[in-house]
Amino acid sequence: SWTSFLKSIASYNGDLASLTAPPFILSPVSLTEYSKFWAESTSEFVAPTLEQDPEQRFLKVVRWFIGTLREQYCSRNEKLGSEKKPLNPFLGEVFTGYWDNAEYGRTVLVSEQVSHHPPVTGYAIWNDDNKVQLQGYNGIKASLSTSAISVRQYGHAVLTLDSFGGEKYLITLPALHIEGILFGSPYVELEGKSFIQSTSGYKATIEYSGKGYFSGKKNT
Ligand code: 1KG
Repeated sequence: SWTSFLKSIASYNGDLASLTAPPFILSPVSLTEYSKFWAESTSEFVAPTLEQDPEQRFLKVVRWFIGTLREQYCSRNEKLGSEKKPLNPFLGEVFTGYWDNAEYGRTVLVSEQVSHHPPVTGYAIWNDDNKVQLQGYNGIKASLSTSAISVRQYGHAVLTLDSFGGEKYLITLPALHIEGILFGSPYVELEGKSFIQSTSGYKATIEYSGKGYFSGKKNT
């Protein structure tokens, strides 16, 4: 079934969600649930707002962001053995939840599929006890190269710290490609650069390299 799937990818029309894939690659998790990966660690999510020095506060935001990458892009690999195709949400599908943390209070998540063609997910995550909120949206454009699927993310996230007069951090999203398609065990590799820019005047450039065409190891 995988080889016939690969043939179907060959006649690829650009809308990943419309591709039918063999059952073993399908995940029971809806794409609207992927917004949770921004705040699985409450301590990291609220850490910047507990830092008085603006530069150290910026570095804590960069640390939190980098800390989310493993959950965002590798957790299916680690838990399910390979990247999986998420359930394609219907328009208006909402995923809500919260994390209760003894020390940092409650962090609430609301995620909604705000477009079906193309698939776009909007999300808001907030922790009122520490006056931290994240809002963003995410869509993807995918294209097929020889043995990998290249995915460009569009959208961004904005972190707002109301304890510091609404200090904001604009976070852009990395491009990625899916390796391992030919072997039936796909995994995500991040590529290119993404940026974090704060209203306090700091900017971080995060550069991603992988096994891909370089000698480095994947997800460096
Ligand atoms: C359909 C592919 C899935 C991706 C690319 C959807 C988008 C996911 C995003 C970018 C969403 C936003 C999150 O914050 C971060 C994130 C992480 C993973 C991204 C998903 C990886 C999945 O790979 C799917 C396609 C490759 C492979 C599973 C087999 O190909 C197919 O089944 C063809 C549809």
